[in-house]
Amino acid sequence: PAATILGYPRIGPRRELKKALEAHWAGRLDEDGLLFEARKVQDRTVRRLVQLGLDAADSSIPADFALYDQVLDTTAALGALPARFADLAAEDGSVGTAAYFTLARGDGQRPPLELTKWFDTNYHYLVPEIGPETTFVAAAHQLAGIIRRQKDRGAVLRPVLVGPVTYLLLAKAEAGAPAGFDPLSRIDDAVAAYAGILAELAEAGAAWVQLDEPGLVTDRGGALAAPGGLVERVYRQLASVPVAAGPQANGRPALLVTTGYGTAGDPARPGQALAVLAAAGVEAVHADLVRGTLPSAEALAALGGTRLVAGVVDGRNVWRNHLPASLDALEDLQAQSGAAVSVGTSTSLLHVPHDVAAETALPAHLPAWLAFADQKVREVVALSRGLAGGRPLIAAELRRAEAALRHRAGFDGVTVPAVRTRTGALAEEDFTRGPADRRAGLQQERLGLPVLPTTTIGSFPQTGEVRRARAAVRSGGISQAEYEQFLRAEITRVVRLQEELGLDVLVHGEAERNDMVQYFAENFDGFAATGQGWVQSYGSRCTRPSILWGDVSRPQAFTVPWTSFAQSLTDRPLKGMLTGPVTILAWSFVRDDQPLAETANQVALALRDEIADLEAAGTAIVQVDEPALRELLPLRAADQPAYLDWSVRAFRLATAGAAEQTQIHTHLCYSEFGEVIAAIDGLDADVTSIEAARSRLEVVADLAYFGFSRGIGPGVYDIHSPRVPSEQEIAGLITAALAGIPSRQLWINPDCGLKTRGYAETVDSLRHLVAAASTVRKAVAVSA
Ligand code: THG
Ligand code: ZN
Repeated sequence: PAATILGYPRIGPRRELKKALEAHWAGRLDEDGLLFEARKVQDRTVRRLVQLGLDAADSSIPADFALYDQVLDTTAALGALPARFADLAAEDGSVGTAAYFTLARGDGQRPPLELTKWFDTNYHYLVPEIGPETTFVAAAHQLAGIIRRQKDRGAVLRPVLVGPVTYLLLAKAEAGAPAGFDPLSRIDDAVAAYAGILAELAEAGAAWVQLDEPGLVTDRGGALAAPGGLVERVYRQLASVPVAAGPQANGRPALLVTTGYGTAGDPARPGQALAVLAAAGVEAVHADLVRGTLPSAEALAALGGTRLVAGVVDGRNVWRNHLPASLDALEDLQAQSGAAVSVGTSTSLLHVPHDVAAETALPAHLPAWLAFADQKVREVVALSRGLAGGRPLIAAELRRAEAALRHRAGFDGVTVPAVRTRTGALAEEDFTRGPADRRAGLQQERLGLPVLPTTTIGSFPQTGEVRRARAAVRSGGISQAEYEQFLRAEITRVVRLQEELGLDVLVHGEAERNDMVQYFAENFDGFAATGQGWVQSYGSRCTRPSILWGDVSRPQAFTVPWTSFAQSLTDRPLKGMLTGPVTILAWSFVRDDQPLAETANQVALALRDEIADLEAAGTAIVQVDEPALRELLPLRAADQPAYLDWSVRAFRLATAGAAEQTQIHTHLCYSEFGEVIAAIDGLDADVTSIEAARSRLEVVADLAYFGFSRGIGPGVYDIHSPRVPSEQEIAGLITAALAGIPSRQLWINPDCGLKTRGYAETVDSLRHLVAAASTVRKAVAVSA
């Protein structure tokens, strides 16, 4: 392959695949109908990529068409099913479409595979479950079928699989596996199956196969890529079969091994892992040159005849590439490595929207600065032409890129003096509140809450009615005044409901918010929203990240009217609800022209202004959610302290302006809580709620071990399931939590995500939660 990309958005430019999937799951589209729609998206992708300049005949186009998730595709190709799903495999070990979705979604009796974050991105994959008995077969029938069909249509595509080392690194031990069982111990069996899959794909007509090994950019996987290590052994084995001489001949396809999301191997020896792969005999290796470090001259020289795919175009962000600088880097690489250099993306383009041209309402200055997937393909193609044919061949492209970047650098809102003055003048006291115990006393005096106070995380169910009202005001079907009237009625209903349930600290329900980040982006300067910029988050679910392009500030209070209105309806304290600076960055496309820490402080100050206005309006409790705090944690342990330092400081900057009598809450999602507990303590929030229903005991043990001294609310039931927990069950969980957490610290709340539930189960669950808290409260009072 000359110019290539590692992957392309799968969901379709108008979310065609999402719609087909959801219709299929709802029973409105049968399996044939779904597969027909999926093939249409595939064909359109191939056509489009050819139009943009990729070669359909030379394996430059990846066959990366997962219906749900690429890790699940690899699980299916390997037939590596956990025991509870063993009956789903066909006789030859393969996994059909219905079985594939059962793995992804469960089936009533059996929970699905677990979803978790893909590296440090907002994409989620389905975690393989591997045990000592897991079978590995070569059953890539689905993928082989795609290759065969495209070949009949004249395109030789390059099938993509997660590579064996990364696949097992991402897996967890299956329930029931012996203590300490490591999925990686099954590597030999997995590699044997991969060898079979390679043969199957060669027979289907694939000349190249792409094996994604981003696991090598982590500390654990990186160590495996040292000379003489596991990675070398695995790839020596896969490469030991000769490459097929031609389409009909026996043998394997040529191998491209990719290493997106960072530097593979030892970061102090950049490129060494690539040289190891080359020595093992693979035909091409890829390096992420956006997040990763440039390979050393020594490593480049060691590549020998192995091709290097240089990932110079950013697969994770939306900014137009500085083509002249990229071409400089590519020419250096070519000069230093004896090997051939191909131009590529740093990662799959899965993380960016399809096409800037689909945007009709961006601010006029922005489109020329941006590159979504289609523009990035053009960049890769242009760089490839320039590298092969010389600069004059792409002089116009180089000039346009240069001009766009110059325009961006000098544009007014990109550098706003007032914002810079403010961040430049920050002093230590801006990050610090008074002592936590004094605050706790003042807050209790003001709020008068019972022990074990009850609350919810913030959102209430977003009914069809709420979504329809939001759509109607956007399309002009109802007026702004009518929409606001609707929201007031909705807030009134939600407040009355919480009073009736007997919750102690209320929320307004967030009916006005589409997404907990987009809503803030829409109300801050420095952000733009897209119309069609959907990016897959998991399965059929997508988000539309906002684009943070300039210096950030908050022109006027925007949550205050809703919070004040809600508070006016009740005598109980009602929380003002904000999204924290780190989460706003994590779920947006952020500017790449300054350190994230600087951008984080700007967002923090905008939030600080909103908190001041909430306080002025009488709000006694403000919750600043940071569900993504863990998500941006760097993959390498060595990089984590610096990140935790600036991210924690940004949160403190946002909240430290609050009076000592104002109670600051925060909410964090996801387990592996122990890892970041010191950072959570460092946030200095008065009360922290955490998603914990699925890992409660661990969380309580971690808190006790650490000696966490602030208010804490580990979620007492799992909101991701429609099951209503009984009062006894919740009381049992509260009692168990009290074994590790003093009663004066413990808050009683569900996990986050009521938004996605219906009212029936929400009301029943909260009723049981309040009753359980009340029962345990009496027991605590007696024993005290
Ligand atoms: N907002 C943003 N990013 C996120 C989340 C979020 N990343 C992590 C986590 N939450 C991801 N979870 C989801 C859950 C649901 C949906 C998307 C990501 C979802 N999306 C709707 C869909 O695809 O139909 C679209 C919602 C809309 O209209 O905006 O349901 O909460 N930024
Ligand atoms: Zn959460």
